[in-house]
Amino acid sequence: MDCIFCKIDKGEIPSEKVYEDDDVFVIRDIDPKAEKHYLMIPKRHYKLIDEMTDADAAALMRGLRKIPSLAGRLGLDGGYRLVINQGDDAGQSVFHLHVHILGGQPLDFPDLKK
Ligand code: DGP
Repeated sequence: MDCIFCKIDKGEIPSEKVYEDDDVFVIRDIDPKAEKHYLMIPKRHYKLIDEMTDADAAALMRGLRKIPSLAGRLGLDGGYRLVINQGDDAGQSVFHLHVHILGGQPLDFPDLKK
């Protein structure tokens, strides 16, 4: 399958996994948008929330619930923001669902209507 995140998971594209379990893995974003910017990526390939099964949702939720215990090690003690870009309007560029984890600094909340 020609998917960057599947290739990273298999080690075919180099990337340091800062966390991994049976459900998800976490890597640093190659193009960080905050002082700390990670991606939590489900191991099972699916593109969009629409394609998520109940088992996928449970697996991702188990992953999300690990974040508080990782926060100190990842430099996210001050808080963090989780973002899923979904589809073209959101600027999704990799079509393997993933959660951005942003932090390491105070984050403003832009008014995107402007
Ligand atoms: P999105 O635009 O929401 O689909 O986010 C995709 C993110 O994936 C983007 O912030 C850049 C990141 N990314 C793309 N290719 C690679 C890669 O090869 N390695 C890493 N670490 N991140 C990547």
